[in-house]
Amino acid sequence: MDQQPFQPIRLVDYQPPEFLVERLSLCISLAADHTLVRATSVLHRNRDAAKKSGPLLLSGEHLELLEVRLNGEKVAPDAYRTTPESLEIDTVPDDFQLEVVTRLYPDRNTALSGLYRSSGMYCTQCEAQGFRRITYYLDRPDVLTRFFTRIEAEAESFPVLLANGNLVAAGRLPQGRHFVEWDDPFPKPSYLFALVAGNLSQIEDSFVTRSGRRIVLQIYVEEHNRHKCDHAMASLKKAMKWDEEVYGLEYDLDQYMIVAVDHFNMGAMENKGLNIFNAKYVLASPETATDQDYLGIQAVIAHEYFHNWTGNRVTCRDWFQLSLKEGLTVFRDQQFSADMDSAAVQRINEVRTLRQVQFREDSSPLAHPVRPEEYVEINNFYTVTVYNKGAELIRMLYTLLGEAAYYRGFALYIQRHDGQAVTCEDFVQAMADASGRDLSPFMRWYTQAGTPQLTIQESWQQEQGLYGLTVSQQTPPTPGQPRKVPVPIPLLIGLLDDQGNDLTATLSGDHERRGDDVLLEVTEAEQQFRFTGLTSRPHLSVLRSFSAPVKLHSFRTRDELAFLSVHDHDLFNRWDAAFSLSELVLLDLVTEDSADRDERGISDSYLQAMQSLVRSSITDLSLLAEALRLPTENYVLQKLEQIDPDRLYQAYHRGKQELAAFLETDLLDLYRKYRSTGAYRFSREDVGQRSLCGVCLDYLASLAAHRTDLTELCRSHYQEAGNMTDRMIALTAAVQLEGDLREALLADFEQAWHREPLVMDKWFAVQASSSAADTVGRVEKLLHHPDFSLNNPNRVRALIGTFGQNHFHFHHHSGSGYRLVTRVILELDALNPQVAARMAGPFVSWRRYDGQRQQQLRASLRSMVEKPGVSRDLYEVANKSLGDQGEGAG
Ligand code: B3K
Ligand code: ZN
Repeated sequence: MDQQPFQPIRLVDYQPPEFLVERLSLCISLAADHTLVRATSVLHRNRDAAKKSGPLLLSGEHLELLEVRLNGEKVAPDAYRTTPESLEIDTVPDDFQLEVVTRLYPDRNTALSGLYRSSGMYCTQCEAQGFRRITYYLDRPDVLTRFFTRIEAEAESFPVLLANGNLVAAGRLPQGRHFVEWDDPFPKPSYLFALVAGNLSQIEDSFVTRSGRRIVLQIYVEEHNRHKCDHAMASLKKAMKWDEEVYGLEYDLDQYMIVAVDHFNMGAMENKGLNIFNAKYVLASPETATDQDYLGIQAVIAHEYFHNWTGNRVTCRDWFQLSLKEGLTVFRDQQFSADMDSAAVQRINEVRTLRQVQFREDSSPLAHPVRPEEYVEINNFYTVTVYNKGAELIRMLYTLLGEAAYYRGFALYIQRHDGQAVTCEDFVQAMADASGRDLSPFMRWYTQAGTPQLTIQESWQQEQGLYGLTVSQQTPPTPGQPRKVPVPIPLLIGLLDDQGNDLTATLSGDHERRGDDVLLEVTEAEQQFRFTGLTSRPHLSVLRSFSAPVKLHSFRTRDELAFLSVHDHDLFNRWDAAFSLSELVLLDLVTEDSADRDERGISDSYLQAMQSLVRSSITDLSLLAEALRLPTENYVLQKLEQIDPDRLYQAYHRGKQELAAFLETDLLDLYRKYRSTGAYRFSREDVGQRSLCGVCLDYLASLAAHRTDLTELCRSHYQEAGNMTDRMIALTAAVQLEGDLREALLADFEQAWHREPLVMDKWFAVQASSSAADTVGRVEKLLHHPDFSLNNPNRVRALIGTFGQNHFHFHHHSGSGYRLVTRVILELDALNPQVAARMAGPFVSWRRYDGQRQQQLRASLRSMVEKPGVSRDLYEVANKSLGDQGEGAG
């Protein structure tokens, strides 16, 4: 029972490669039922490697090896060995040419890693370790080489043949075939290789760089989607300009290509010069995409573009350093989005994700440092911790060093390491050298898992006008790290007087400033800060802009939060005060004794605070919408020692209804004021209006069960909708209601959009997220819908991924939710392990539930671990979850 079928890879075991590749020439010939790959490389023994002799070991999976030649001579079969994961050649000289011919079957590749087919076209996904499914190779990020790629295919079905770099030759071949040759002048690791072959249409545009070079920009899609690429193209051009202006970075190749594919394991991939994208992050039209889709496209297009420098030109030494490129690139795309749209709303959404998803991961059996120390399957580490907490680390450096030193450090990093594969230390060292600061304590953020908790105590001495803060930090244990050390925390604060005036500028003391805020550097387990020159006790606004990824131990009274929600000059903190207040109120409702549950409702002061928000003069309507939106059930539950899903659900919805009833007139007024049925524009103002109307309708719909006027409001919102944003707002509201309206709208929607896969994903997802009583049964039925397929990750995420986040129904006391998802995961694991492992996320925190649920969740996890032929992906997630490390409430 306790055997470990998969051995972990450890950071401490890292060794430089024994061989380096001078160049690689690939000839990839696509045939009807298979593909032939001839890989010719020039290799040299690495003088810096520990071992100076020995065999050549190449990685390879799911390959048929047809031929191996060394310096032109066939290698005898007894001079090499293959395993399911490798090719080992016994004797090789120090410098040689190697030729490897392999056969593969892309049509059978359901894992979507390596070369596979999606809706007729061929495409690749090589990060992290997909290249080894194309040929035997030194498939590791610290082996960089120049790639030359020749593609051959049948001309009529595959007129478009793409690879990285510049197009250098093309021509016809016998029997209706043709070829294209691509040369990528920039050395790169194999994970950045890409190939696309298909019958694709394109839109083309250009961008002139600041040094005057004209770059051709192309987006390739299926012909019927050609009209949905304009937003992606506009986003790309904005990103290119922004990176020049803000980071001084210019694009390097002459051509930049993006291809949209229907079947994709994640969002997109930054392959050099040839990004491959999940169609979800390319295609948009007002009829088919929501405002959130538009924003997502803008962010992901920018993210992949920014990787050209942070990831491609400077890459990772090994996969443990993943956050070197991902954390940094996420931070850059967050800066970009903040500059494009409402900066406060952007920050709010980042913090929502951190708190709701990353903090939860950090307190679960899957907690790991931003730079993990070991993994069984690297694909399991493309996590919110590596990405989003990783981005917070870069943001903290930005805050600590200040803008000027940060950009100097960044420039130094690029200048030092262009063309290299480096580590997180290298990045932090460049920041240290450029700022003259010792940043070695900062490395703890990379190595220590878990979310630090800050406790803050205030003191006030009226006579001296002395205000003091005692700040202490403590990080709870995580699996494998029982003891924690303090980390350096940049704490941005502000002080307000009773009228809400910001006193920060007039404070005496030698506190460092960052814009309008004071910067406190918390480095010890406990530390004191003093402020003088005050005439009355100030109001503290702390952790402004969420300056560090920490939990704030609640020390503020509700009155204080209500005050800040109206007066704080930091817009993020204003939102945060309202959000924290809502959280406290919801927690009260969940934890109060059932005996007096009916008597006690929501406090008047909270209702008043929310009402003054609704009536406030906030002109950024997106921000107002965010301030009104309640924390989700999935957020609130983090504060509960033991989670009772039924009680949480009831309390949550009761609180929401009570608030909605109190605010009804105000919400209706706002709704009527901003409801617009004019032509769709993706502008800040219009997005804000739609978002605000959406929040209002969501509250109002919670009262609609016995109110025909409100049901009619949902119906008319749907019927008058001139774009997908409004249509989804109405459908989401209607789906919470059981009855005719829901059925009518769902049927109408399906009928109208069944030919649009990305829109149908929304149809599946909205049903899986419903709070209505019959949700499990509906999801079960949808599994048998003709449009449901386990082979399409977007569809699986829409139905199963969304259902897993539907807290109440997934945790239904009957266990029916668990059984449904387990069944799907076990079946999916044989097809697509990466996605199967992701779907297991909702089982991970089983210890937080009651005995019966624990038993059921554990049985599910066991069935995954014990499944014959389980993938390393699913095994690692399920096995770690079962592991003996505890999970505490935060
Ligand atoms: N680098 C890719 C992610 C690859 C995931 C492999 N399982 C997308 C991105 O972060 O830009
Ligand atoms: Zn990325």
